[in-house]
Amino acid sequence: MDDIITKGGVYALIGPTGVGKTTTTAKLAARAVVQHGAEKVALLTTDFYRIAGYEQLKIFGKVLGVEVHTARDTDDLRLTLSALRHKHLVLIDTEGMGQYAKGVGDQNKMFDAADVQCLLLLNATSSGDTLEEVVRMLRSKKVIGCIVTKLDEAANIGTVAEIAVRHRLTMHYMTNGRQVPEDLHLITPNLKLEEVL
Ligand SMILES: Nc1nc2c(ncn2[C@@H]2O[C@H](COP(=O)(O)OP(=O)(O)OP(=O)(O)O)[C@@H](O)[C@H]2O)c(=O)[nH]1
Ligand SMILES: [Mg+2]
Repeated sequence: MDDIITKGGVYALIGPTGVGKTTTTAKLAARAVVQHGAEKVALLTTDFYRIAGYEQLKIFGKVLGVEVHTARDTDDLRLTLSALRHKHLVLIDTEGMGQYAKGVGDQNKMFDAADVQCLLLLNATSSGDTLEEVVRMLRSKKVIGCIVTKLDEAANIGTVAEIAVRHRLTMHYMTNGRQVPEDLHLITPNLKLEEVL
């Protein structure tokens, strides 16, 4: 229920490969540009080892007129965030990291050290067992909540909702398609599920 676009800050979108991190980063950035202006928003990616990862975000940044930066490690991230401190919202796209990936610990440490809040992306089409593992392994003290993705392809919302409730993970947004920025919905008590499912 907490609208991060209005509130502002620095947020990293984390989660397994292909869950929708880059697309959701672009959707949130597009909304923020409408609300605050392109000069108040910045994008950053830690996914620059994969050429496609950085390029994809760079294209979204260009379309939105928003700066796109990269960060290799904690020092680099701290330095870049310090240069971006006048921005209202900084969104960090990350490398896809499954619950069994080796880099999870390092990523958590980096965001902890740079004081970055994290949003865990949960794919609504995943099984309960998989989602349970994802939350168990990827949740760190910096995770402030989750964004549920791919609801348009899920048979129901029950599985992911049950996991979020059980782990007391605030659901901030849901996504229900590939269109940027249309297919992103803030979760509020008034949200009518039948309108977005
Ligand atoms: N149907 C559907 N597709 C989505 C949604 N969000 C993202 N996608 C699609 O899912 C695919 C992967 O999305 P990305 O945003 O690249 O996912 P990612 O988590 O950044 O992937 P990696 O960087 O490879 O880990 C793309 O084809 C997106 O268009 C959604 O809500 N619904
Ligand atoms: Mg990506």
